[in-house]
Amino acid sequence: MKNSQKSFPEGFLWGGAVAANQIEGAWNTDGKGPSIADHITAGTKSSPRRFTKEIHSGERYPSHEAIDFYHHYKEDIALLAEMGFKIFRISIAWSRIFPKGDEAVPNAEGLAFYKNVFAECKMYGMEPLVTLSHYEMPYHLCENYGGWTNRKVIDFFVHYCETVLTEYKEEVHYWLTFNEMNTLVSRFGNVLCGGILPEDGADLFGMTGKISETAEEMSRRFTALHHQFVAGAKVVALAHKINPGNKVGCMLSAAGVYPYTCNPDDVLEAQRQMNRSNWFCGDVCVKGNYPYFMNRFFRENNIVISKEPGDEEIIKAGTVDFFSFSYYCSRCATTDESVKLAAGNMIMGVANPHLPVSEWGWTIDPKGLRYLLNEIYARYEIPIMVVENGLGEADEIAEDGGIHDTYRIEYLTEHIREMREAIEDGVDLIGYTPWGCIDLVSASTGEMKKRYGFVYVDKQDDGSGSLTRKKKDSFAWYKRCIETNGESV
Ligand code: BGP
Repeated sequence: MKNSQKSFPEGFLWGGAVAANQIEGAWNTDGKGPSIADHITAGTKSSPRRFTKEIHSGERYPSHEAIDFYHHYKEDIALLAEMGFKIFRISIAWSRIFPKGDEAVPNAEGLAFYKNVFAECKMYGMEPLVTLSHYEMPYHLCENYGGWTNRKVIDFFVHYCETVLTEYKEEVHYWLTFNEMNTLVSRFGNVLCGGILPEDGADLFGMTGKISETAEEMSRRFTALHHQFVAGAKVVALAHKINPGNKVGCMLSAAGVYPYTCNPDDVLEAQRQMNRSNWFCGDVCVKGNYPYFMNRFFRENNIVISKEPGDEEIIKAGTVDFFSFSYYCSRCATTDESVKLAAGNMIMGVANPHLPVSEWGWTIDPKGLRYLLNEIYARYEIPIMVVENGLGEADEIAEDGGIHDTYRIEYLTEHIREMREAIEDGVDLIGYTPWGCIDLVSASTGEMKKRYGFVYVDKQDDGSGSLTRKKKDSFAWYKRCIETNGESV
């Protein structure tokens, strides 16, 4: 229920979020090099996306054209500005700035593109919130260096970050290091987060074929994550040096994990999963050290992480200014093998009998957002931003020509109300950027059909479409929400 006594704080950062490889297209234009995302085919809900070593002419790679934001950015930013966006979360494609990743000199045309994008944001008084690495890195670094498993990649990344932090010093003040970095805690993150290549033709998340991992494979994966901790911390310190006004956040995929029953076994299992999937990366980025509970996990799985002297100090010296996360769903945990498994956002969980699921099988749990916001704030006591949230649905154009996405309005309404409750609880929530504010390519399936936007883009799964933009009903609804600082919701 709406309660007008409660409100969002003055200056609350309302906006929306996108990522380069899911919107830009122009994958090999103006000197851009191929990124790992450009080697991933389209999939569907039931057939997984695949990685291919070569780019095959008969395959569809959705990032190659995406919604062609590269050539439509003025029109798109104007639409977001019309909704009153205060902040726009966008990512820089590393391979547009350093096509191979290991060059000394950046690609001037790549730098110019984002300069123009940020100038456009500024014209409308919109703060950019820039993710430095959103599920992509130059393909050359994956193929020839082994992605983040190679320590040299730390220096390449820091060089790239130093370049853009300096170049956009005047235009950008909010930065995020790695998108959903905790996805690398499981093997689902190997390709998109770690740049660790599977066999040619393998499915993106390693869901088919060999499922179990050897101690050596796990060691490589956790070493890659360690390299990101070191790189991320170096970038935080660098960002503060380049402009003391910079605010840098970590970005995790966060989900509340509930015990399926009050059996202490389930409670312990839920705690174990929360620790590993939410708090491990959060603790390293915010507190600046590996949490105690990971030691037993590493020991029991014979995981050996290659660290170097000095790493601990670097991580300690580069803790983040704010905590950000994506929130789509929650899940349940149980030790009872017979309980049915439900599909999740690259995380498997047990279906919650109290909650509905989306068309794509993601559990819808607005109260879970309030729960999580409180858990995060209690643990870290730093400002928080919810930088992804939303409902992926197959929107249709109605006979009257409109797109009546009432289901999306309902979903977002419920989540915004729970954020307001969390603020009332005392959580320092400073911003909200719902995901895919303009329709874009789905990361997990590569579909266009799974739409999140307030703005519809005429682009279909077979690659057809005029790329025309069209406002959905949620457009006016969100505009009003921002205008009233959430009071209308
Ligand atoms: C997050 C990613 C995004 C985004 C979102 C929605 O995991 O950070 O890139 O895509 O999920 O997921 P999907 O596109 O699979 O619906």
